[in-house]
Amino acid sequence: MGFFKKLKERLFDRKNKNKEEEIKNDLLESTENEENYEHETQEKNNDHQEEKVELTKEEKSLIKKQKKLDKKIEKQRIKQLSKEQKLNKYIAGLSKSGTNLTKKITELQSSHNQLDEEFFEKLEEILIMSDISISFVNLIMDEIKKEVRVENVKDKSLISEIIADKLFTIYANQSTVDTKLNLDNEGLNVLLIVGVNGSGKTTSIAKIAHKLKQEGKKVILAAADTFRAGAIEQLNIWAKRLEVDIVLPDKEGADPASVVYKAFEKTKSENYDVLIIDTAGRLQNKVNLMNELSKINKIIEKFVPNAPHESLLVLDATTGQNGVLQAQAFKEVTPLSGIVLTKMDGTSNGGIIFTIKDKLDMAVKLIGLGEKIDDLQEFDLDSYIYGLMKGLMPNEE
Ligand SMILES: Nc1nc2c(ncn2[C@@H]2O[C@H](COP(=O)(O)OP(=O)(O)OP(=O)(O)O)[C@@H](O)[C@H]2O)c(=O)[nH]1
Ligand SMILES: [Mg+2]
Repeated sequence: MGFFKKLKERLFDRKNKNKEEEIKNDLLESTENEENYEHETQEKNNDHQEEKVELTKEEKSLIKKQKKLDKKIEKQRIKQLSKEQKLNKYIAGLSKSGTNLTKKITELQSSHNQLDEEFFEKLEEILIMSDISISFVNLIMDEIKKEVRVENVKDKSLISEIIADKLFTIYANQSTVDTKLNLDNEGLNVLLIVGVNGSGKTTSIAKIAHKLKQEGKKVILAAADTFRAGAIEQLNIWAKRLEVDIVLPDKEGADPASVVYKAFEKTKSENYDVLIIDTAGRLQNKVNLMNELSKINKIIEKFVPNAPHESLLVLDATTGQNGVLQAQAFKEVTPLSGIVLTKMDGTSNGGIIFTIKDKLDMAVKLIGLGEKIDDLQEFDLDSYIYGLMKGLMPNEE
């Protein structure tokens, strides 16, 4: 089976659809039984009135079973619906990148008759231009050429499927693919958010808070970006809009660590599930930033051992390879547990995700696919590749 077909099977949950059919059949069967039963019951009841009580019990059990099956089907339907909604977010958010890649590969296919060295050179260029690091491109190109040679592929229309397959396998085979936020069910979870100015920290915090609140968690924010008054106010507005608590600095320019301290003091008296800390990412002065973050980290550890549960670096996808250099600098300043890749909807070079993997060996945990509050999604490789390469997939698969 081809890669695209397998990808669609995973995304559109064909297995679950079959399961749903099974449940429906089960239900039909039990309803048929019930109808037979009702028929028999009526006949019997005409003769023996006293048997009615026992038979009604049987009926009750059948109805109970039916309700249970109904619930099961509804649950499955909701699960599938939210999966489809998520995929639609990916498709919309990646439309710039997807259109760009589709256009270039289609052009390449129509302008070349053979899968020869020139074809591969042009393909390599397309991949590099889509913000994939040269080392990752080299790896993919080697694998693509190998497959074409070993399988004796002549049909150039198959090349997009081979690219998708190789992107997927190389990404998935490299060590870190864990995309879940590391949150405990018990006690206070702490998320520290870092990143350069304008990368999308504050808005991502709002989106994360919204998501967690929807999951029933009690969230509190700490405005530890005390560098600009505007930053504090921005987070404050979000907190009001989302109806989550916030701890603000006493004054602009206050020690960020003092805000974090105040936030922990507040969590002592109330039961919060998650504390999210906004920070000022002034990478211009590495030593200052390092000191500031290490002071914050010390306070976090003092209140909650083994915290922060996540130290997320927010990266702006539109900054391309520059962003990756920033991330490398951040990695030297403070320990990081994952990446929030924002503004994916604003770039036409969707390959940045592979560069992050290649250069940083860090998992992208959340991906920003638009400006709306629910546009920050858990990263999912299948949906990502689908969004990027949808235009290259044959419809019938
Ligand atoms: N289109 C799009 N815009 C985004 C996304 N994430 C953030 N933005 C926008 O990026 C801009 C900057 O976001 P902020 O959250 O203020 O960035 P910040 O890192 O907190 O910036 P500073 O506080 O200055 O350090 C805002 O206009 C956001 O709406 C995204 O995924 N897609
Ligand atoms: Mg901010």
